[in-house]
Amino acid sequence: MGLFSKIKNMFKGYDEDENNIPEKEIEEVDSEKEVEEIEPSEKTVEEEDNQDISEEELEEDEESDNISEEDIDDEQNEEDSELEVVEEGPKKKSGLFGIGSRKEKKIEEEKKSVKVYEKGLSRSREGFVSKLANLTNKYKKITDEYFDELEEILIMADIGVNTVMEFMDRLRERVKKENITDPSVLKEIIVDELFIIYVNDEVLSNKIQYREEGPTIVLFIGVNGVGKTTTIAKLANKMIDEGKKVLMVGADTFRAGAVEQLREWSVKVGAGFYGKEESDPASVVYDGIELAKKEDYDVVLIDTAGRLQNKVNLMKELEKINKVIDGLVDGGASETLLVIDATTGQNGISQAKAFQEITNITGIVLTKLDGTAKGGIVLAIKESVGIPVKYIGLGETKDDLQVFDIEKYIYGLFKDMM
Ligand SMILES: Nc1nc2c(ncn2[C@@H]2O[C@H](COP(=O)(O)OP(=O)(O)O)[C@@H](O)[C@H]2O)c(=O)[nH]1
Ligand SMILES: [Mg+2]
Repeated sequence: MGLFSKIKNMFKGYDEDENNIPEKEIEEVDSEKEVEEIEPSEKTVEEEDNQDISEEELEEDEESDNISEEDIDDEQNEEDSELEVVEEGPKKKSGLFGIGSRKEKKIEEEKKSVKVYEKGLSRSREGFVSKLANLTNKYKKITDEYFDELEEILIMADIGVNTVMEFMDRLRERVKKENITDPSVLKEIIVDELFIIYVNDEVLSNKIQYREEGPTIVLFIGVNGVGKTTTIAKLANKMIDEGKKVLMVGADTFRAGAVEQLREWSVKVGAGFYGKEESDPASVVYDGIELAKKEDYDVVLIDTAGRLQNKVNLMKELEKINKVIDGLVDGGASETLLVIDATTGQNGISQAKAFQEITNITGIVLTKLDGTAKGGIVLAIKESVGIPVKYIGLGETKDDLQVFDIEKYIYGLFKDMM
């Protein structure tokens, strides 16, 4: 069975098949038929309102875990605005409630995560994937024109010219070898081949490598405005939810307001904070890690300034920061995550190459995938820099960060074709 069919089966029912929705949800969301836009596992919640929710309120909330009329109205009114997909988890400390089995909860979390992918990738889906689907409808036979058009669609999706060329060669070869004439058969092969570009014989590790003892240090790099600070907040939120004690360190001391922006996020997500404006980034990092050691933090997330214009200076600064970390924590930073804005397309790839020249990167966070039709950039990154995408940003709220999962990603992109 090809990957296309595998993924199709994997997420079968995540969308509309009611049989696969846990009983609890079927009972409570009985109006699902009438309000098809409302997805059972999603809720629109005002972030602020729920910050200081009491345990009692939480329990009540849990018991009546349904979508109220109000929520539905809200959601419809907010068609154009940001839809916040708020998982149940972040609001509540895990282990407080005995509802459902762990497995059930896990399934629900998975479903929510798939929804975030679906929602976040809708632009790409409507752009490049719907073009792919049209192509299949347009051509009854696989012709040279078909290939030309396919090639153009893939290039427009920012998959990267080289990747597309190799991909097209492989596809043509398969068509010839397997004697494929029907475009609808080929569409499955296209998905499979795109997946192969990403996997490429590698074991994909997208998990943060936590240290067994002492704080795990994660350094964030990337040019201004790509979403570093927001990503730190999102990741802190995720880790706190998993029970970790997280310290955010604001070492972007260059840009006015950057440290304060991080501090504000730390309050919102409930992380510790250390930062000092207008000081030497490396000394802020030093003090921050000392604090983390003293106060037993599990994770330190470090925000840096990304002035790529001055490569030599940036390289020196990162070297200095890394030296400080090496001196304080055995083995140094566990991760150096490069943040890239997906909407910048090939420019993002150039940034990745430039940063790769000046420091060691362990993973990429691809932000703003919700704001672009160029979802293909994930594949281009893999091909051109060979660094795994570990997280993707699919919105502006603290809940809009997902561990990168190629299967959910492909489903999010191609579900309309499946
Ligand atoms: N739509 C969308 N916006 C994002 C995402 N990540 C960050 N942003 C926005 O991008 C802008 C710059 O983010 P910021 O974290 O300040 O970037 P930094 O300069 O790299 O620290 C802010 O307005 C964020 O809300 C994302 O995944 N999706
Ligand atoms: Mg910032």
